[in-house]
Parts: sequence; structure tokens; C-alpha cells
Amino acid sequence: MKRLIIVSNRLPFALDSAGEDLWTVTPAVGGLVSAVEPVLRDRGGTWIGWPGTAGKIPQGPLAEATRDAGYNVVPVALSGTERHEFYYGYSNEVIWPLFHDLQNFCNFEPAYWHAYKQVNERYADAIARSAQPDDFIWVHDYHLMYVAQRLREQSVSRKLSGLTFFLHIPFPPYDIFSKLPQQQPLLQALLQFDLLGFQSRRDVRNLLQCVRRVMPEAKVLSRGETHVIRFEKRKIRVGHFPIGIDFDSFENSAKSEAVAQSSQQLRASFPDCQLMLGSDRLDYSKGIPERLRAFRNALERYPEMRGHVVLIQIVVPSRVEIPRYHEFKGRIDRLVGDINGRFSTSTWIPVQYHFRGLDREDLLAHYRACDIAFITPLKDGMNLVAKEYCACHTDEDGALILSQFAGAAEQLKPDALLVNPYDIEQMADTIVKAFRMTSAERTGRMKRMRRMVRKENVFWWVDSFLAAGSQLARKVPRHRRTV
Ligand code: GDG
Repeated sequence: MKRLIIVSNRLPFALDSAGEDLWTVTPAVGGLVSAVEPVLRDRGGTWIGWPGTAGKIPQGPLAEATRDAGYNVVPVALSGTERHEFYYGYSNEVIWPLFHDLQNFCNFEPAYWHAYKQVNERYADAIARSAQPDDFIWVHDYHLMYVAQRLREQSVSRKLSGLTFFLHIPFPPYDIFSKLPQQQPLLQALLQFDLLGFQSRRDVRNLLQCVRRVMPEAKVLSRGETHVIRFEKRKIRVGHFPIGIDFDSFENSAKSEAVAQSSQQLRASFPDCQLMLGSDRLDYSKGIPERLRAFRNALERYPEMRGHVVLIQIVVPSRVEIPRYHEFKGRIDRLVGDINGRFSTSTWIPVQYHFRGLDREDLLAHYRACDIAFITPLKDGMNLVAKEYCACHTDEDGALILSQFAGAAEQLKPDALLVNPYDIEQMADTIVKAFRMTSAERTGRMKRMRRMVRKENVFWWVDSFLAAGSQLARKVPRHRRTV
């Protein structure tokens, strides 16, 4: 088995200074960490990333934080300015909104691109220092799309057996991607990897379309679901690898006595009510205002729901340093205030709103207690919350309302209730449909969704990606040229 080297923007925890020589270690929250951490813990290897603190890295606290991790950690140091322009700037004010089709939210500040390249080169240098020829190098996500360019330029990649990349967020269609000032160098950099993995067929389709339009010298060859791009005398494989969750771990924890008790307590706090759950990082791509407006619309148009349904909305603080995120929180606060102000009675408050992360046990208790999950991203690479909700419904009850623009919709669509997050009335009607759904129908749907989530779990995801990566050394089959 090859040694696995994971490279991501951040390490799976953050070191924070709590005074002179005092450091706190906070586990990172988010989809990438939830998916990759159990895998590396299971197989061992190395994780390269930023440890969450600007400037010099405190070696003692870092060693302490990673002593029992089960894998090695290689920190990448970034200055405050680099962090600002690379992370908040290019990654989160250009790529994140653009790749979620929200081009009006982009700030195409030229300095951000220079910082992005420079910081990517820093990560590339860390890879060059840590990797051995036989290692499997797996670079993750939109912050690090330029890393392989540097490794190729320095001919380091020739010594490595395979350089692979997985994009956790969606890849946009050409009409959107073509707004990016750096469309050509960015695509060229992506084509320096040997394997490019995406969450869904939609993303693969979009990437191939962009390559055809922006890089006419590259040839796209496809056979069924296998795609190869020939570029600069190299072959780059492209595929979709829908990310999964550690199903057994969620299921077992959800069955535990502690989670069962918290879940019962939660249910008992809302007698005669169906509980509906939304749980997201604070992000405008997650469709939280649209969800609240749909809930308000349902309460307006279906008065029989008043007093009988509660929306529990958890918003985990994220990227609050970016002004747009701060304003966005204000919007959510006002909508929650409006709904609760208009509809609350002395015995019922329609929206329970938490602006904080819950600990894992509490989160699982919420998954287990809620009759309906209401997940409405405007666009999402996958959306793990949808899968975690299914894994925790060990009673095989529970309805899932899911945006048609979440990557997870491709896998869950026969049994999830799919909605267009821009269609407020359709979402409101779907809430009512889930609210009225018979127990037999919910169970049938939940059973099938759980079967899929259990089978295509995070270990299946890693295995399929590694299997595709290990074919790199072999001869690529002849492909039909597609236009
Ligand atoms: C990116 C892509 C893709 C949520 N609330 C709490 C909490 N969480 C955890 C969930 C879940 C994760 O955060 C969120 O994952 P998502 O997939 O929903 O979203 P992103 O963070 O945007 O992730 C996404 C993912 O990468 C993986 O490829 O699916 O499309 O955007 O695991 O459990 N965790 C804790 N407390 C909370 O309150 N502890």
C-alpha cells in the first residue's frame, strides 16, 4: 500500500494563541475534514496544511496537538497578509462565489491572484520536501488548484508516481467560468495533475466543456464514464467520485445511550410538533435565507401547520472576517426575528436558531430527533449533512428535503424530496408534503437512502479514488475522441 499524503489548505485542527506560551487546539469543522480525517487516522500517512496561526509555527504545541493523531503532520507557515489575500481573497472572494454560480459576489482584485500562486508554491515546496517517489499525493480543494504547476515547473513531479486532485466544491459551466480573469492559467495548472476528481457528473461535464473552450490544444477523449485529456504529451484522467461519510461511525454514535437521551429530551421540549432541521456553516451558498422564506411562506399559506412544526436552524460561524459573511448573518437574524415575531404564541416559537457549532453528540441528537431535514443549498459540491442525517436515522423514519443543486441530489434523488431553492412556494409546498407524508412512505424512502449512504461511504470514496489513481501508471485505454 502506497503512503498517502493529503494536502489541504488547513490541517484538521487550528492552533490559537491564548496568551504567552498558551495555545488552544480546536478541531476544524467542515466537509473536507469530516471526510478525510477518519481515512488518514485509519491508514496513516501525512497531512500537509496550514495550522491556523499566522507567522511562526509553535513547534511544541503542534507536536502536542498531533501526538495521538495516528499520522504525521507537516505545517505550512503563512503570514497574515498571505493568509488574507490567498484565503479570504482569491479562494473565498473569487473562486468560492464563482464556482457556486454567484458571480456577482466576486471581487476580482488582481493582487489576490498573485498571492494565490505564491502560496500554492509554498504548499508545492512542502510536498517536494515531504514526498518520496512512490507516495500517493492527494491535493484537496479549490485553494490549491495551482500546486501541480509549480511541481511540474521544477520537474519534481517526474519523480513522483502520481499527483492527484479532488475538488470538493462544484465546477461551474463555461458561461460562468469564462468570467474568471485567470481562466487560462488556472485550467492549465489543473491539467498538470495526473488525475482530477469531482463530486458529480455535472462537475465533470462542466470541466470538460471549459477545457474544450479555453484550451483548444488539449484533446478530450471519452468512453462512457472514463475521460482522458491529452495535453502537453501527457494524459490526465478525469472522473466523478461522490464523497461519502463514515456511515458506521455515525450510525453507532447515533444509537448510543447519550445521543438517544439527548434526542428524547429535545423532542420532549416540543410536544405535538414535527421537528425540521437545517444545519450549515454560515455561507451564502447554503440557501439559508431562502429556506427561512420558504418556511415563512408555508406558515402563511398553511395555517394548520402553526403550532405543529418547528424549524431548528443551526448556523456554524465561518469566515466571519469577510464583510459579506457578516452582512449575511444580519440577514438571517432579521428573517428569524420576523418569523418568530409574526407567528410565535405563548406556547410555540417557530424557529429555534443557534448561531454556534454543536459538539458531535449534540449534532447527532439533533439529526436523530428531527422528523425532516431541510437542506437547500443554492449550489453544493456534495452536502454531507444530508448523508449524515440519513445515517443517524437508525429508526428508518425521517424525510429529506434536498436542493436539486446539491451534488448529493444525483445519488439521493429517487427518495429525497428535491426542490429548487430559488422557488420559495415550491419549497413551502414540499415542507407540507414532508409534514403530511405517511410513516410507511417515509420509512420506504429512508431505508433506500440509508442503503445508498452506507454502501457509498467515505471508505468506498477513498478506495475508488485511489484505484483510479493507481491506474495512472498503467497504459490508458484507447478512447473515442468527443467533440
Ligand atoms: C465542502 C463542500 C462537500 C455542521 N454543523 C456542525 C458540524 N457540521 C459538519 C457536518 C458536516 C460538515 O460540517 C459540513 O459539510 P458539508 O458537506 O455540508 O459542507 P462544507 O463544509 O461546505 O463542505 C461540500 C464537502 O466539502 C465535502 O466534500 O460536501 O459541498 O462545500 O460534516 O457534520 N460539525 C459539528 N458541529 C456542528 O454544529 N461538530
